[in-house]
Amino acid sequence: MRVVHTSDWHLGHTLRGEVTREHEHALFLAWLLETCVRERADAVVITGDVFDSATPPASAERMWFEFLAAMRRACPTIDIVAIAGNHDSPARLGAASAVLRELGVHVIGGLPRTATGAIDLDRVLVPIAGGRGLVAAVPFLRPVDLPPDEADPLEAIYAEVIAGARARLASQQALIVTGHLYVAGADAAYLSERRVSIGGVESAPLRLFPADIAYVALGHIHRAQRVGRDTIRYAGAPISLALDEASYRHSIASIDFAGRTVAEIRQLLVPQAIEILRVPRHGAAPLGDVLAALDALPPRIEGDQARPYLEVVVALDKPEPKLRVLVETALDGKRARLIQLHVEHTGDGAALGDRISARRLAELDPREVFVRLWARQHAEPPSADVLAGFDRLLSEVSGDAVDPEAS
Ligand SMILES: [Mn+2]
Repeated sequence: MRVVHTSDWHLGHTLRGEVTREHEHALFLAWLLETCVRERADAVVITGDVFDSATPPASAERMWFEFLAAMRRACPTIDIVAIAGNHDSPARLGAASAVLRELGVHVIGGLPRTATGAIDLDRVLVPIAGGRGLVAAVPFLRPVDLPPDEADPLEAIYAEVIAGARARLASQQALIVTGHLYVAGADAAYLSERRVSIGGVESAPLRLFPADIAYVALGHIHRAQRVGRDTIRYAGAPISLALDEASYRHSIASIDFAGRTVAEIRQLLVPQAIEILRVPRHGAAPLGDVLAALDALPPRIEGDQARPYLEVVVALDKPEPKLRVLVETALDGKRARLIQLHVEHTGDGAALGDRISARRLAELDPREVFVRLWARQHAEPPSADVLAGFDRLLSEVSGDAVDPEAS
């Protein structure tokens, strides 16, 4: 049995709320489909954050449904199991689940319970690959999913689901358990994940997943990685959801099972559709150097859907009110599109107390505090204009202003 594990697609994601990722998502989904055909995968497990928000745009929902339909056509027998992540609306993702189930697509939004309040194991436990595998599809758990009287509700839920799965497991059937959560020990170095807590707990212990589980398919952390043993894995996101993920190759996992255990795990690299550029490559550079580097970038091509994303970091020794205009002008007609413009100030960064004794602090006048604050951010001292402006403000707030325009 071969299972493809992918996660954290974030369909509908935008950079800075304005640059859509549709082109990248469309290429990824086409690649995923081809890969599942080529790999002859028996099942695909999607571990949450299918969508970037609880109210995804219609175009993102269309992409999701079109993907499911195309997958069904290309791989008539493949089983598809998807759980909701913390970004998804459980109700919205699960709304079409009755229809999708008829197509062999199992979507678990919120944790389903029976009329008596027990976890609905008929919904949560999904046999795959003609009974060679059993997926215990536990979604991201919200307060409404948690039993109220348990000291450790997360452990209680996993224990109930795993006990139910063991009772149903056939002798040569491999057990796969899903989760959308932060497992202690995972490296969450990338900034694009929201911190989430489940029942007041921010990280789940590895002991949630006993050794008789063949594979634990995790979502939430965007960097693919194993946690604890080799068979507990985050598949990672297929595209960069923040510019600081530029250096990181996105992937999916393809897992081969032999009976009840994993035989081999391969990481398949997702082709990167759009390049992420940074000027300068590392650190920050003075404005003149930055503008020269931007000027040297290649020109824009008509109808280009894969324009690189650009992050610019400028080192300033004094305020530069026209910074954005200067940068945007340098980029006019260039292929790269500006996503982020950062400023790093070249001041000494020192706090007042770092250099002045406590007794002297009490004697400082406001103008001196202002000059020192300025020095903290800017290498160049404030100009006469700036100092005159400060003096005017100071006299206004201290009440002894003589405003020539007021009389
Ligand atoms: Mn995510």
